[in-house]
Order: sequence, then structure tokens, then C-alpha cells
Amino acid sequence: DTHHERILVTGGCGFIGSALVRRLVGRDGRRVANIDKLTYAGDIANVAAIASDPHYVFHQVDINDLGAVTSVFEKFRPDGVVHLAAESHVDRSIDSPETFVWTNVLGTFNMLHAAHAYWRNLPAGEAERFRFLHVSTDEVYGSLGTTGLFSEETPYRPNSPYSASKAASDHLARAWHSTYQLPVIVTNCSNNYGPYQFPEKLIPTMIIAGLEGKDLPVYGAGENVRDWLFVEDHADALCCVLSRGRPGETYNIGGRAERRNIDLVRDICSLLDTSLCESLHLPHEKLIRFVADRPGHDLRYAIDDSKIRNQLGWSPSKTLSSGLKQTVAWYLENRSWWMRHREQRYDGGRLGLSVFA
Ligand code: NAD
Ligand code: TDX
Repeated sequence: DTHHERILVTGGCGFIGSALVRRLVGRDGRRVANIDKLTYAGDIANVAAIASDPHYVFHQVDINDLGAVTSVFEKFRPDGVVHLAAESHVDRSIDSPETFVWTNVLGTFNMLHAAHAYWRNLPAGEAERFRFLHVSTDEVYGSLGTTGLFSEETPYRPNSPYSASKAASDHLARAWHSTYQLPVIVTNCSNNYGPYQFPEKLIPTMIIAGLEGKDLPVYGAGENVRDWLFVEDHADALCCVLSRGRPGETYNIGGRAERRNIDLVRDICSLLDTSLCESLHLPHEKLIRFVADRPGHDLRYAIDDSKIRNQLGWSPSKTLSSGLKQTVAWYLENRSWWMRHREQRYDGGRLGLSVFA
């Protein structure tokens, strides 16, 4: 194991980044510098629990700003980078792809460029310990049919502007290792869920709409399948890859928890039924509406995660049913958090369109 003590996290005010920051700060003496632009998706409240810890520092910085990023490298002198800053919502990428290319592709280039300039001047021992962990998604592999799994060898076939921009960034990360020997590692993870997920994503959309007695908008016939991983298990996997992963390698991360969207939405409805006995909306299933499908909607994602399990010894701690229960409870207890973000919930024009209802 390589112990990293000074970790630069990008996108640490987002959903997954904040789970990682909350986990890292102060643990075993670790220091964290968090750089985040604070777009609509970033919220400093997500890291309030550790914000005044002396092991933590925040810089409101755009990863496209080379001068600002370089100065954080020089001042903080990290021995590891975990790069999560990105535009992350597929529906937004369909309607306005520019910022996805800007942040995900050019921003990742900028991070690699700054990291390389810093790393090449480190003394030999420190240079060897340094890692640049680029956090990516299983969506780069495209869509599966009803069988099969994505492995680390599956060819890239991204279908949305979001996944295409992530695929491009993964290729840049790989090239910086092959060409410049920068110690880069790439992870490709399946769908995350849990506390602090922005209200535009499937699970918080359904919980919040259910709590408010509004329509639950299921795209198409709800037959698309996703593999779900609790966000804290993803943060744990990232820590594991940072300390044990081999530079130049890719690791798939998954939850072995495939679910059709419609079944997942029904699971959420029954959790809401039992949590809100006095609700006017019982049973919540009656709020389900089938709406216009997402263009280019990938049918199924599923991960073969045997490499990270066998080589690095990681496995998730939560099942989908225990994680979902905890997530519904969190949204019930943190109304003021999601009420603040609800206005920026994304309606790409599809949500109002009932096609089967
Ligand atoms: P998120 O949208 O919740 O958070 C993204 C964060 O990045 C925000 O805090 C935002 O302010 C910041 N950011 C955006 N543009 C920036 C810029 N130009 N400069 C600096 N900061 C910027 O996203 P998330 O769901 O936490 O995803 C984090 C990463 O993990 C992304 O790279 C995403 O592709 C990847 N990923 C996500 C999932 C998932 O299910 N959510 C699964 C696999 C991989
Ligand atoms: O209102 C909705 N209704 C609906 O049926 C929303 C928001 C989504 N969906 C469907 C579309 C997908 O099949 O639910 C599924 C999940 O949708 P999202 O939450 O938007 O996630 P997805 O498109 O699968 O992408 C997510 O996982 C991989 C993250 O947003 C990405 O950042 C990550 O890389």
C-alpha cells in the first residue's frame, strides 16, 4: 500500500467528491485540498461536516484555469490527485453539450498538464509515490443488450455527449501515462446513489416528487437497466485504488445490483408508503407516469468488477435495498438541502410529456 497524505480532490463539493472529502479529511492524518468551481451542482454545505478541520482547505477554482490550478499544485504540494470535477448529467448534455466538452475534455487536459509539470520536478521518491486518479463512468462502454458485462477490455462506444466527453477524457488520461509516464489510474464506475445527490438524477427525482405528491416521470417504458452502487462504497473504492492500484491500469467499479428503472421506482414508492403512513398520496405507485424517452437512451449497463475485487480486495458494504432505505431516510430528514436545489432541477422538456399515461 502507498499512503497518500496530501490529496488534491477536484469536484469535492459535488455528490461523489464530497463523500470522498468527508471520508478522507483527517483520517490517518490526511490533508485534503478541494478545488471546485461551484457550478449549480456544487454546494459547500456538502462538506460542512469537515469544513473547519485544519486538515482541509477549499479553493473556488475552475479546472480550466491553468494559472489557478498550477498555483494550488505549487502551494499544496499533493502526493495524490483524485479528479472528479465534471459536468455529470446526461439530459443536460443532450440539450447543451458545450460545457461538457469544455469542462470534461479540456478541463481534464488542463489537470493532466498541470499535474505533469508539477510531477516531473518532484524528487525521485516523491515522484514514484505520486498518483493521478481519474474518475470516470461505465457509460463510456456504450450500451449492453440483455446479457453480458462491461470489462476493462470492452471497447469504448459512448452514445451521449456526456459519455463521449468522459471517454475523451479517459483517453487523455491514458495517453499521459503512455507518453509521459505520469502515474495515472482510471476508474469506471456504475450509477451512484445516496445522500447529497443532486435532485436532477433518477433516485432523488423520484423521492422528492413522491414526497411532494407530484408525478414520477419514468422515461420510455422504464425498461432500461442500471447497476447501482452506494456513494460511500464508491468513495471507499477510490481510496483503495489510490493506495493499491497500479499506474497505467483501469479498474471497473460496480455494485452487482442491476435493476430496471421501473422496478427501482416501485421500490422507492413502497419505501415512501411505509415511511409516510399519513401521506395523502398512498400508494405512491399511482404517481408513476411514463414520459417521452431520452434520445439515444442506453438500454443496460452492468459491470464485471472482478479485477478490483480480486487484485485490490475491495467489495461494497451495502446492498441496494439497505442503501435505498438509508437514502430515502436522508431525503426525508434533509428537506432544506433539497428545497434549496429543487429550483435547478432539470426539465429538458421531456418531463411534462406523458406518452403512455
Ligand atoms: P456532480 O455533478 O454532483 O458534481 C460535480 C462537481 O464538479 C460539482 O461540485 C461542480 O461544482 C464541480 N465542477 C463542475 N465543473 C467544474 C469546473 N469547470 N471546475 C471545477 N469544478 C467543477 O457529479 P458527481 O455525480 O459527483 O460525479 C463526480 C464524477 O464522477 C464525475 O467525473 C462523473 O463523471 C463521475 N461519475 C459519476 C457517477 C454517478 O453515478 N454520479 C458514476 C460514475 C462516475
Ligand atoms: O426523471 C428521470 N426519469 C428516468 O426514467 C431521470 C432523471 C432518469 N430516468 C432514467 C434514465 C436512466 O435510464 O433513469 C436512469 C438513470 O438516469 P440518471 O439518474 O440521469 O443517470 P444516468 O443517465 O444513468 O447517468 C448516471 O450514471 C452514470 C450519472 O448521472 C452519470 O454521471 C454517471 O456517469
